[in-house]
Amino acid sequence: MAGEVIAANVPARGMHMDRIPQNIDGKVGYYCHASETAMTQGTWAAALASVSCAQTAQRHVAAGADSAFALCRPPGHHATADQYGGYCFINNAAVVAEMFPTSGAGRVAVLDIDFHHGNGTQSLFYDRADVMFASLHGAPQETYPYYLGYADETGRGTGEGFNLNYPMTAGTGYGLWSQALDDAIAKITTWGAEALVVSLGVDAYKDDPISFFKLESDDFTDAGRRIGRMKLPTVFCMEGGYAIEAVGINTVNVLEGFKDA
Ligand code: 7XA
Ligand code: ZN
Repeated sequence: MAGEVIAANVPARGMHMDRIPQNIDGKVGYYCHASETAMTQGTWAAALASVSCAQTAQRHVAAGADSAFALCRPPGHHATADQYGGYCFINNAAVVAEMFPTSGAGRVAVLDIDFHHGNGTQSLFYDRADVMFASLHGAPQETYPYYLGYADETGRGTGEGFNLNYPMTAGTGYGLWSQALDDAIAKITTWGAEALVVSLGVDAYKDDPISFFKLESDDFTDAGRRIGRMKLPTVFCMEGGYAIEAVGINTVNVLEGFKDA
């Protein structure tokens, strides 16, 4: 394949969502929700390597490690069962969450601290009572993914009450953000989660070029500590972060805070 595949046409209001075109342009649009995400010749191999990395991390934890960090590239939390977008193709965190029950943890929480709402993870577990999903993110009125991530999305059917969204507006700093984190942690703990998957994005950082929260580097250490106090077997899956000079520092800060808890 030469060049990039970019979705130019997507099913919109009033069009069929249930008929998959045969034409490749139509197919690509059918399975895409955000056209900034292009596919190239190496995309599938990279997505498979990324989810393999996450699976390996889960196996380490299932074998007795307290925690493991999967440096997943590409990220995953925007990918649904049948849609890619937001640089995501396979939902690494969701795959890890699915693996935990077979290694003895029947109640799994996915805590998404990336700046962007984890729409893919939410949609994959929205009807389920065995996976709790909590996401801290920029309010959908103001930022990608725009069409999901409101606080009143609480789950459906048996999944009602197991989806927790904490949308926050532009300029949010660590005071408000950490209150949301504490609330999510309290709910996950009260529920009795037996394993934790963290969708670890560091784009809530104050200098992130595509985001609008105001977290300092030290705040990531404190956030990691709060997560670590849950004392749950934990797999971290890397998601977003675009302040290139600070991504490594902020990611390590979360992990060091977690280890110090
Ligand atoms: O967590 N997700 C990301 O960091 C990717 C955000 C992609 C935004 C693209 C907006 N067209
Ligand atoms: Zn993000």
